[in-house]
Amino acid sequence: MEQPARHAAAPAETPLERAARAASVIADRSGIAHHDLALVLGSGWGQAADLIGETVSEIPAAEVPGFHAPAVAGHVPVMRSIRLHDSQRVALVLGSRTHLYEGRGVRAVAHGMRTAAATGATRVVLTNGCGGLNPDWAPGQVVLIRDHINLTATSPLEGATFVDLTDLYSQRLRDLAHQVDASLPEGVYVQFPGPHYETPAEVRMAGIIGGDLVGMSTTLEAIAAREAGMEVLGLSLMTNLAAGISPTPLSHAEVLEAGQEAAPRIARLLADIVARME
Ligand code: 8IG
Repeated sequence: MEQPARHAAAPAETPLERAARAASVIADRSGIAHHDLALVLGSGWGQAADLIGETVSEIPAAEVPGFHAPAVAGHVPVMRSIRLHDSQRVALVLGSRTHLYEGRGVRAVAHGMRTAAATGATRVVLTNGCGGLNPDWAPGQVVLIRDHINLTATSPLEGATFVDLTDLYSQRLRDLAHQVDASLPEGVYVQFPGPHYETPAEVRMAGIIGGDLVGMSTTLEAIAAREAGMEVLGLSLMTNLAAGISPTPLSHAEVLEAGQEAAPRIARLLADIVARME
């Protein structure tokens, strides 16, 4: 009798298996078997977690399979389960994300969305800090993402997965955000790979092809969220005019200052929007 193939590689874990494993760790650690919605808090948005409800559980991100401590200073390395005010609904709040520029690959970028869906979430709010092309917008402006242009030259989907992205950024959820603040402008978010900011020529190109905002996140997550069957709302905090739009070079200090100034106001806005998300 031949020996079994002791040297055969273990079958690789698929992205869905890894997400299911992460979701079961979250369920065990939080005691919450089912989450209803998910939020990703990008640059500037961290304070919202305290306003949307009562935190029932906090888990260091690095202790959940497939998640890592954040690469960006100021992002919060925990995921929280938050019971919304006056509601039985529970939100999974990811205080940080994996960016494509970290070099962990696109599976790592999409993992948060696949995990959120595996915990039961059917809607996700993706937030970010970004640069803006519209000279009428001042730093601190919140913009609803109406659509995106993915300039990363990659997709979070693998194989013959032909997912429709018409209305990727849900009209229903944008309408609901407008009920909270009718003055919120909408824009097209252009994701560059980063981590460098754009050149002025790249920013001009982004405008010519229809972009209003430039950033380094969100589009790959939105696509993965849609594949996983979630409804997506995208909210951008414009912290700076994009390179070449502003007469002065981009300053990280200015970006941080705009974020800090905006933080309490946008936290309130996000909490009010989430409260309406049935
Ligand atoms: I905050 O101007 C922030 N993130 N790509 N460009 C890109 N990402 C950003 C920017 C910006 N500002």
